[in-house]
Amino acid sequence: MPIKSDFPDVDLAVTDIWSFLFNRKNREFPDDHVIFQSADTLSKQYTYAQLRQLSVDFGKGLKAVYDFRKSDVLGLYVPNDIDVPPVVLGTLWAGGIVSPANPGYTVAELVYQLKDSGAKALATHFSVLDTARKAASEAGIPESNIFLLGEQKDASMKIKHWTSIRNLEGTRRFRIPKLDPKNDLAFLVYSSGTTGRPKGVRLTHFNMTSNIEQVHEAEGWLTWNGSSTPPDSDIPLPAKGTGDKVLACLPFFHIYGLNCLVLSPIYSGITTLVMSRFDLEKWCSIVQDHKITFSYIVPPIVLLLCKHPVVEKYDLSSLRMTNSGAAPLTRELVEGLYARKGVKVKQGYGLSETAPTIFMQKWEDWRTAIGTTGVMVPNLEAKFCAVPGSGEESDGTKELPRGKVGELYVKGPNVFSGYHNNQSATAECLEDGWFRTGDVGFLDERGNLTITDRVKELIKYKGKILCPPPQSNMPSTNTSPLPGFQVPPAELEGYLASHPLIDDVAVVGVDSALLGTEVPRAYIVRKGGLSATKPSDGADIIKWMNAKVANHKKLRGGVKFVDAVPKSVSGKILRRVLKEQAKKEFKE
Ligand code: 4UV
Repeated sequence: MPIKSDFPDVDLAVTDIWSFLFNRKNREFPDDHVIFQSADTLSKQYTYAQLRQLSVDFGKGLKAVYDFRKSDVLGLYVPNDIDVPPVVLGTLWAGGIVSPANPGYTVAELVYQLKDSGAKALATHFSVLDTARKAASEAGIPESNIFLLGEQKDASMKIKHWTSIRNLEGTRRFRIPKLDPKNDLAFLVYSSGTTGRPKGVRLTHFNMTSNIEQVHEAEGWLTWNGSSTPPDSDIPLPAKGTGDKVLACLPFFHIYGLNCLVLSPIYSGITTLVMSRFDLEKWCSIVQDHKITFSYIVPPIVLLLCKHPVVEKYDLSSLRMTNSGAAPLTRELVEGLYARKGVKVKQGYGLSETAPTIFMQKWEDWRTAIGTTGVMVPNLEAKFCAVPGSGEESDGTKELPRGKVGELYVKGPNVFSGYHNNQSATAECLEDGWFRTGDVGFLDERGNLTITDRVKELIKYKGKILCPPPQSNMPSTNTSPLPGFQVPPAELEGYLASHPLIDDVAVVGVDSALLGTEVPRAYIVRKGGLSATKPSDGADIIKWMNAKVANHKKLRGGVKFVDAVPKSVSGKILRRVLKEQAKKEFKE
């Protein structure tokens, strides 16, 4: 029998996202309540009423200027900015679909997403404008359909600014189109799988609004005005008369940031300060100076907060709680951060395909359920099935008894409607509403999930970030905490296989002790065999490969020439074998 969430079901709204957020009957906070504030230039901020008005005006402008119609796609290729929420909400108002892309993408990577999603227009930022222009041109998007968000560096530039698309003559008659929330898409987010290039995850309006409600119900702690009464625990309320203040440092293009930091604040009324990108010292100083009470983070940020000397200088005691997700977090880090700074960390767990959150640790359980990702959100069912390769039937039909380690499947209103233009990938993970997560774990008797492994082979790379110079107890290169920088081995293999010197190839993630992250490494069968390999070949191939991909996908684990790539009888690369081999060899 599938396992039900212990929370009572929520009576979910069935409406489009814009109406869900801006026509809400039981809203408690007033129109002039500040929702977003720029952490870089604090003077820039948007109240709830401003967001509502800006998004309607912009949605009308999209219709007037670009003839934007229901289900037209807007590509979003920008670093974090407080203009992102009104542009996203305006596009949804117009009935459009938003497809956010990593602003670190190369031209080729962006072209792929723009073409696959069928983007009609592209919103970008002056800092990445060159790449945006080239990609738009290759994807067949006219330059007149590119516009800028954020700072307007050069007023003489031909590229429009989003503010010039608002408040146009003759747009008063436009209305929000009738949408079918359970079928019409709101977002096409791109998630890297193991089977080649990133896949467009089709998320409906109902997927997103359901997850906001599911999380809101399970969360129950964040307060816009300090009035909630927490259960008896050691977690204080924000200072009297003030609400929670969230510091947003995760990328908005990734599902974790998109739902928790772009949409949810408009629902909960929690004031959110937006950083354009993560920078450790800035993060600490903003927490201290603006009495931040909560932040969504990822395990490498927890690591930095535990270990980096600069953290010592700052008072982080205003933080009531933090939420870590997107990758495994060890018990040692949670205890370490609490011992060092008194900062509490709980975990969340989600996937792009589940819009995203499916398990959340309760605040009061941050220590008693340490090392787990918490309990199921409401309106969700789960089951655990035998892991592929375990020797048992692993087609998702045979459920394991509760408490046994298995692959997690979930079913609920937040489960996506499939991959865009990719029926076979959809069929592999979605059947009768059950989504196969690819993650392996087990539930304890209180319903808390521990993730033990992942079936999927994605390499989760954490790159360099802005950090003060390290001291003796830090590695010499600090690592980026941001999620969304997944490296799909099959994508790199695809490129490498086309190299004239290469006969066969496999890419796996290997642990670099120096970089403190998993990095991609290629195992290459050279044309003509091992004896034909020159020492310079490795360096040449790395240079060739690195020029083709975004920074986070570079072959930082190097290449190794081998006689043959190990494969199963059905032709699948045996990555586990290579990883084991690498574990023994890979030392820097
Ligand atoms: O598709 P994706 O890149 O999505 C994410 C989403 C992370 C979220 C979302 C909502 C939250 O509240 C939150 O705390 C975190 O990363 O990658 C999905 C894969 O990331 C791994 C797991 O392998 C998923 O299949 N993952 C996500 N969260 C955790 C995790 C976690 N807490 N512990 C271990 N692995």
